[in-house]
Amino acid sequence: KAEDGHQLWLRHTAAKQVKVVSPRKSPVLTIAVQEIKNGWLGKDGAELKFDFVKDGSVTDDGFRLEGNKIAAKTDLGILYGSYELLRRQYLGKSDQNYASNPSYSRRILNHWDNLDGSVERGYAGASIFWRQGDSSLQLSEADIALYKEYARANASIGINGTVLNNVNASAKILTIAYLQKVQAIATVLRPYGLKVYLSVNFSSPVTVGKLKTADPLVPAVRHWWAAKAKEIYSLIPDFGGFLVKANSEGQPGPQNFGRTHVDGANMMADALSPFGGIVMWRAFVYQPSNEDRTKQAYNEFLKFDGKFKKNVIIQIKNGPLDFQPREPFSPLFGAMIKTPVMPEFQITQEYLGWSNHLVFLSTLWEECLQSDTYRNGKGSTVAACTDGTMDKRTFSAIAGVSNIGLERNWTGHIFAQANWYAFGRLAWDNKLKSEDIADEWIRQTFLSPTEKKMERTFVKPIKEMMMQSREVAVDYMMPLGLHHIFAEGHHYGPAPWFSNKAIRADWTSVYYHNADLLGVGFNRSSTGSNAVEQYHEPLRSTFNSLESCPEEYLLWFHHVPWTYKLKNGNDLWTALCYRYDSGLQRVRAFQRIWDSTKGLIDDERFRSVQSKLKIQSRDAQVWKDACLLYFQQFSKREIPYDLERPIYE
Ligand code: GCW
Repeated sequence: KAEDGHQLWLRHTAAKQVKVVSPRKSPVLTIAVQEIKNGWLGKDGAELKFDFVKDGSVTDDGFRLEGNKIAAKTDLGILYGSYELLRRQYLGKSDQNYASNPSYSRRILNHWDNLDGSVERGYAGASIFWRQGDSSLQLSEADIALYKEYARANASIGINGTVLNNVNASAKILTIAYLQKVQAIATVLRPYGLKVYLSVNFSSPVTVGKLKTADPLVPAVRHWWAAKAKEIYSLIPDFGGFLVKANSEGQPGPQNFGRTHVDGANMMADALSPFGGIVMWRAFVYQPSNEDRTKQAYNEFLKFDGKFKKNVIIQIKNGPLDFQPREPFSPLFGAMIKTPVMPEFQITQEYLGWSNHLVFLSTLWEECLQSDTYRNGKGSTVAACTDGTMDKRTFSAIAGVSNIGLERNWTGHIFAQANWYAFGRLAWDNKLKSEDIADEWIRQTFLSPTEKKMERTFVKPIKEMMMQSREVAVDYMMPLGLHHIFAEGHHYGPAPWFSNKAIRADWTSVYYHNADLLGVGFNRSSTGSNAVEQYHEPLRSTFNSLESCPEEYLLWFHHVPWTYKLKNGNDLWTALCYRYDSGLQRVRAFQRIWDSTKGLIDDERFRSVQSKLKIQSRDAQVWKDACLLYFQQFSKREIPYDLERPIYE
């Protein structure tokens, strides 16, 4: 059977008979019943009951599975419970008693989709939501079918919100023609529990509202936003709210009018609060300045802690720079105390080989979520600072920048589907282990229900490959804490040499690696930019000293001499050579692992992944050669003989 990857991880077929008893009817429950009937793998002829409970063991849209009963407080809880039950049946998990409540109340995809149909940092074809042309604002039958599949896939992993347009937002999204399309999309997504949100442009009152200013303290501007919110809610009563990128990378914001992020965010919060909407205000702000770019968001936002309205949440990228293959967690997570903060992860692989490289990002996100900020002493993980447990908050959220496009397999690379899947699963339960997520995904994506024969030949090696893949990418791109030495603009390949006096320093590579005859790395210790001061003790001291700084962050926090001895006895230059080479060799090993699975899965997906791995392997070679040859002019040392025979022998 031809296999184009379109079904994702949802492959229930040939179900057994089941009778579903539901105490009430609703569009959400109708879907739950349908899903159970289509995918039931339990006892033939069984009866399954939906049960609505009031006790405290179930919160929000959580659920409890008890034998042939799904208990929840809400219809959506029943739907999520249904997907979990089917998943457990598919995976052959024998214990059917299981309870789960969501870690975050809002689990949101951010689509960086432009209204002309292009997708910023999108590598899976054009936007599923927007396109050019006269008919673009009407939903076709095909659109509706696609949005249903999209909504279903999201619901199956617990995602309950989606921002339909790019954070670099066109003001046009707030015009009636576009809002009507948003309304039509919302209608399709609603029964699957997906709320829609929009990115808004701060200048909208001027651009589409014809006002003379967008100053958030001017009454006419405030009225404009209030009226706009009212208009939106009259079309979409359960509209989620706004996502805002303000005063960053050329986007307008309150600072254009001498106002602050608080003024801007609170104005929108006031407009949305009568209707229950929220504002997700992004902390991704930095200016060309003498201050280390990675320190700026913290400096800008910490002073406003406690000043935001109750329905504002600050959306923070996992690291203080920009979705690099590895960054330490953003110190803002452990700094804002009176303001809710939410993680923003990037599912689309802007800095991780686009849709060409096999990189399972779950381990990156898990690393961030489990990082200890020490905000209230040991155990104050990023997860605990954001999911509401530390502050006893029920308003919590998490966002992932989507990797979805019009390509038949949704994400370009079959294995990129695993990143969409993992984001949803971690957003639902931020304590899940990446290894278990990978295991679930592999079985649902490639195996038939309860299949046991491919354990040793497929599941185990492929899971190991996924689990290593992020570390491998770090090694062939930017080992030991190197960061942002990407080619400018497209961010695909290496360009450590990139330096251009005519543009902003913080948009060049040399700004980040600082290689010279002495060594390489960005000194963010107390003798440098002192970014370490933004972390709580004992982390501050750990990062600050070269001896105690974890090696994976070495060149992030320190300018390290080429001759500096690492823990394994190698000096920095030699270690760098081995890391780059190991990254490359391990991608080649991935190729061999994948080749060994030929015939175990369908040919289409086998070949598609095989050809992508070829590209990845070539790219890894380019990364290694480019970076080592470039840094060699500073280290003035040979590449170790067992890695590369010297050219001038
Ligand atoms: O990662 C960078 C990207 C920009 C993006 C920006 C942001 C949407 O290179 O393309 O713009 O971050 O997150 O705002």
